[in-house]
Amino acid sequence: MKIALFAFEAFGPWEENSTGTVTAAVEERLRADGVEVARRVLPVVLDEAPGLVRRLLDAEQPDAVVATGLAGRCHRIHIERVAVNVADFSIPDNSGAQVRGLSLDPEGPDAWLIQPDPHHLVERVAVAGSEAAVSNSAGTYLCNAVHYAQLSWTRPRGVPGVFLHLPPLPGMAAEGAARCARQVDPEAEMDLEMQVRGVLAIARDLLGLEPPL
Ligand code: PCA
Repeated sequence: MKIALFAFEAFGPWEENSTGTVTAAVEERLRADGVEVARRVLPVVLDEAPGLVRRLLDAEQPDAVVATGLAGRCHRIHIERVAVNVADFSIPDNSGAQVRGLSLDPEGPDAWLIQPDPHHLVERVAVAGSEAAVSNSAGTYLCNAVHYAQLSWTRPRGVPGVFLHLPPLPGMAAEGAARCARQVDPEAEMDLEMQVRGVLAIARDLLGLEPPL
């Protein structure tokens, strides 16, 4: 049984991206369960990240995909229901590109929805002692682009794939808000263990490792 985990490097208001730390801890616990893990920290670069996702999924053929991104306004884990076929950046990506209204895949559908029931996943996270909510917009920046790329691969194959926006870790939000008040709520944070438990509960559910609720 194999899972692909994605995180991002730092960008915009952040000196580090906590999704790398969270997914590394999730990887360790999944390996202890006997799950094979292909984990990548993606560049926040539109010309690179979606292509890397597609190539990694083609090479690894995972049974489930959990992609994560940092969101400075999230107080809990956001399960992103939708990916839209557009890139429209309010800040440049790490290559300096600031695209407006660009189609991610001119041949692709306007949007993809995730296949797993997001409310079921919210319950899973609660049972694990953490907190999640359903979100109906992953934005139009790199996270949405990666979500769209993973759904373009997983949906036609019937493989469960999700994108999770994660809150900053304690101590990060005040610093991020000082750099970019529009994108970061200084009150938004969740500790590492809560984030790991939540992401792990979702990963285990997608892999069918959790007993029914
Ligand atoms: N968050 C950004 C891109 C990288 C990340 O961690 C987003 O929400 O689009």
